[in-house]
Amino acid sequence: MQTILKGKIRVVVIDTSGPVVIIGECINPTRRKKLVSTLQERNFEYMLELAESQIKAGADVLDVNVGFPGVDDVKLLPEAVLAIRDRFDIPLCLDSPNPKAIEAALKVTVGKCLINSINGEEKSMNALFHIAKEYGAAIIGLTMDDYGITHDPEKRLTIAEKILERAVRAGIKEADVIIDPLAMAVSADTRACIVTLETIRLVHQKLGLNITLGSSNISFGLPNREVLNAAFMTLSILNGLTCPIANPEKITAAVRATDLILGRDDYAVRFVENFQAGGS
Ligand code: THG
Repeated sequence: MQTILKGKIRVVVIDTSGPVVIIGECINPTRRKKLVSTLQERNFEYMLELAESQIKAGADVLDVNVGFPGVDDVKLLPEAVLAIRDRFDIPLCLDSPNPKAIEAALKVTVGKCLINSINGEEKSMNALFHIAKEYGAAIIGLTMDDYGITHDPEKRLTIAEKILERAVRAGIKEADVIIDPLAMAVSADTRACIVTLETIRLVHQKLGLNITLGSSNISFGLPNREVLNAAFMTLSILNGLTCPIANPEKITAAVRATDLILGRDDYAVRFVENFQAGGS
């Protein structure tokens, strides 16, 4: 199954047989005070620096989240998208809890975007599927619904099935549905990663869809996060993860290594290129 995203000219193919496509997570004001303060002044230079460093480090798609308390993201998200579009040719993953902000941003994008994050709640599906259909966007569906987050992989699969069925009924192509099996902090729950890995395996086997994760969530509250994130990334890719949302400056080496080991990098070209570029 292939999810095809587009920038201005550039086409990015997310294929269930790999190689892995990295969605850069860093344009996100969570714990980035400087991003909040610069965005508040409508100064996009720092955001564009984050975009550039992620692209250099191996990001194929950029997640764009400009949400912080008090923000008018119906105005700010499209402005941020325009600023990125003017300088870079890369598909975007639009991240806002506000469907109006997503729609406003889709109006100014060229190419084909991803909408992050829809979930199995009626309100979320009702608000966003028709917007995705209207603007020809692909979607990320989080495996949670009106009952919250379950710790049972089979139940997360059932939510993924529901999202897929409802999306297809709304006119979205099956290949444009990407599932997020939810990565949660392993410091809070010893089984958190096991549940996620099993959900990835089930969604991959039963639905054959592309799979994303905010994979660095797992290491919140622990030391040596990079090692933990890399170990989890490798296992997740083996189980069927194809397009993680992660920090490329910290994860690309582990992703390239895993792709090479899994026979998805002929002559180790991408692995060596990343090493030569000084990438980690
Ligand atoms: N699923 C989907 N989308 C998501 C998530 C998910 N979007 C948001 C989040 N989770 C993934 N993105 C981020 C963005 C920033 C940070 C973490 C996850 C972050 N990281 C460092 C930290 O935690 O301290 C700070 C910056 C850094 O050092 O790189 O803030 O699960 N679909």
